[in-house]
Amino acid sequence: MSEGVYENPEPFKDDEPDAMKNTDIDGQLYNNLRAFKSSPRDGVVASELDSSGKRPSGVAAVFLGLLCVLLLAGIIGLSVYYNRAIKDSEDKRNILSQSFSLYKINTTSERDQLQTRYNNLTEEKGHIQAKLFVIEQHCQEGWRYSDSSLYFLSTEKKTWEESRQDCLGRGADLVIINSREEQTFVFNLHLSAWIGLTDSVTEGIWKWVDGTTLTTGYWWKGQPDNYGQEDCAEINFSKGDPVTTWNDDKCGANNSWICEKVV
Ligand SMILES: [Ca+2]
Ligand SMILES: [Ca+2]
Ligand SMILES: [Ca+2]
Repeated sequence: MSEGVYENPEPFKDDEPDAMKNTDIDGQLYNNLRAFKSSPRDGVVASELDSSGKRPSGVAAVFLGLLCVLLLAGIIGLSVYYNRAIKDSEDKRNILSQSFSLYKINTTSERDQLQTRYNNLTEEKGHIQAKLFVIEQHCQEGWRYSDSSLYFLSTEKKTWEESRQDCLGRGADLVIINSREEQTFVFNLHLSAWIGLTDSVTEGIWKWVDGTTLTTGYWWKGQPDNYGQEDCAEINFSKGDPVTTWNDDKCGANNSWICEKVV
């Protein structure tokens, strides 16, 4: 036995009450346990415990508060971001929808225009084919064609009125000279013949067979002279200048004639 054991002369003397001793031991055990067994659920480690061994609830509350603020800010940020993304997506979808609608409208409009153009061209083609058929048929019967008109040259001689009746019977009328070009064309037919011009209704007032009044005449020099009551006009190719070839003659005289049919 060591001497130290006996240094306390009263090793078994215990003046303190048992209850107090138990309390001190429990407190020491609790302190030791908290120092070496910290838990994540506690939120603090043992070293953060104050000297009294109590939990620093104030610091944890601040930490949790900051964490909540950060989480709230994150949630708000994500909410703003997704709202903006959804709005952008809706805007793009609306733009695409509008673009597609415009595309459909344009496509429909272009299709209708093409259809209308096709119908017009088809109709025009039909008219041209009919016109070509009429021209070909008349040319086979001896008619001449120029600038949308067919011309029939008689091989007989008749009065002005008989000549006109012949033209009407052919679905035409005595020629009406509407332009300098037509005057030249008729002149080059090399035929002295009645044309569809007369002043039989009112002397000196020359009118075409369609009722229109003469505005530009291609009279030979000194004509019309109404010599012995001449009320019907003829073209005479023997005159030198193609645009000065008309003469007034007696309507009862026999003459060749030229019919015109506008195609
Ligand atoms: Ca004419
Ligand atoms: Ca006359
Ligand atoms: Ca005359």
